[in-house]
Amino acid sequence: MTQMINRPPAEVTPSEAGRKVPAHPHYTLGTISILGLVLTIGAVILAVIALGITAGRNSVDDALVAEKVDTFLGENGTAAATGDVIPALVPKADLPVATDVAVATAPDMPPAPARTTPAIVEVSFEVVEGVNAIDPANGVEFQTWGYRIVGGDAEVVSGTPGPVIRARVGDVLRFTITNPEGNVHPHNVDFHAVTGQGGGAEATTVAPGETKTIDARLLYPGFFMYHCAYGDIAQHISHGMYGGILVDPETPLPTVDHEWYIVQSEFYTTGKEGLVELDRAAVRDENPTYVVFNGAVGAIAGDNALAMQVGERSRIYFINAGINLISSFHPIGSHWDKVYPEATLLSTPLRGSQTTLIPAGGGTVVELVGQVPSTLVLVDHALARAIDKGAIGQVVVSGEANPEIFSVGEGESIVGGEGHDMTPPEEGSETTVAAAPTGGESIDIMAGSSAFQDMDSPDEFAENESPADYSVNVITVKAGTTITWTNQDNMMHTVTAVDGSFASGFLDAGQTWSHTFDEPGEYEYFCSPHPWMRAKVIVEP
Ligand SMILES: [Cu+2]
Repeated sequence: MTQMINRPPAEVTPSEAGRKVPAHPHYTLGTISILGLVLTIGAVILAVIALGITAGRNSVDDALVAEKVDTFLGENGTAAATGDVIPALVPKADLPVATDVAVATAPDMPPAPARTTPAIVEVSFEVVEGVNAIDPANGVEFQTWGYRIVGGDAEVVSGTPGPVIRARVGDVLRFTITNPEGNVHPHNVDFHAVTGQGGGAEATTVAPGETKTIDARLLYPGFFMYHCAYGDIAQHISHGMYGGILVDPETPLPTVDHEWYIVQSEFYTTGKEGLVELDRAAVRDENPTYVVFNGAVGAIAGDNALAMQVGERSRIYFINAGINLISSFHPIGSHWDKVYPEATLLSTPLRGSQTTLIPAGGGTVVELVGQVPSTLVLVDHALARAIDKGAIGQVVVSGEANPEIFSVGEGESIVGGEGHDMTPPEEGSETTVAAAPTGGESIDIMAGSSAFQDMDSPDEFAENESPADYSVNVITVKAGTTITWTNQDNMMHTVTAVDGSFASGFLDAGQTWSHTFDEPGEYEYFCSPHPWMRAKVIVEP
């Protein structure tokens, strides 16, 4: 720098301030030169040391990075090796039409396609408009709109949530939608997996009687929401028009024992009795009447509970359809062993999460490991939604107890106090702890009654049923009789009427519950976490 060249030797620049040499008449030119030489050597030594430290730090980082990359590739395959999550695309003209098109209805997940190369995946949906139970136990019905597979299960009448589609990154989704004659509203589909105008919404808009088809390349792996985006979008989603599409990475996630499809959504209704209608103001105010998993209260609880064994691993593909709320998804009594946040399947999963957040219009993929026999309760941990609005699911884990992981003191209840009874006791019934029945009839919930039994077992209502569940198994009483059930087992059970006329809520070990039968009739009941436990009360006039 020219400035420096012209500078008198005794002057110092600000950068040299730390080793500033005071001007002094006794310093000769020679002294200054030697001093300069010493300073220069010192600076060189410092620079070498600094370089060494930096190099050392770099080599540590490199090792860590290499290790992480190895783990990453080991788990997730080759897609990330290119540095891009979008694979090299095979021209559409060269793609075969897939023969193993994977679609399923909740809570089932179709298996991953067996092929290892891309294909054209042809899927046809039809729109369903109908009236369906959204709270079956309480007889609440609502006009639900949804989707079902053309030529699929004709018994699917609700279409809420819509079927789940499974394809592979790099595939072309050839999607056809039909809005059958006789429907009232136009509809369409916006796929969050689709790159293109409106996720395909405009191009799939069908009035009743119309059919349309789109081709869409699946560029990103992940689990994505789809929904109707026609007209008043909030109205169409609030009527139930949503579902999920899984786009597997080139190397799918490792195989697990169970895969389930769960959609959280909201119903905004004019009441909670009989046939209710959409409350559009409540949609605007973000105040749902119901928050549910898989389209109805109880769709994955009670006799619809999911089931796994101790030692098994289950994976849940989860969509939060909203329309308004974010979900705080939590498994009571366990952990998310793995979470692929926002369902980004090439991400390194989080391990050991308690509660994971799913935005409205987003998804997640979580895994559970069966550790000890128990009933895991899946909730939105904004708990009013679970307790008061329906966001409860159950996973019954059966198998050998493991006192190394969980045990209770002798004579103590397996679940303390009011532990996680998500069913508020109904009016006119009473739950007590180990109170003796005060007259009427009594029935024991037998020890070991959770042992699995085939749902169609021939001895279901026999006196000597094995394994025993409720004893007495079939009881005949006069109208007006009060029956008291006592849970003699070491885990939670319920007394739940098939027709919804009574429900005990969870009874902890030792708890009792009473109900008075005033109306003659035959009342079959079961245990909601262990639906193969069945028994009957016959009430005579
Ligand atoms: Cu619609």
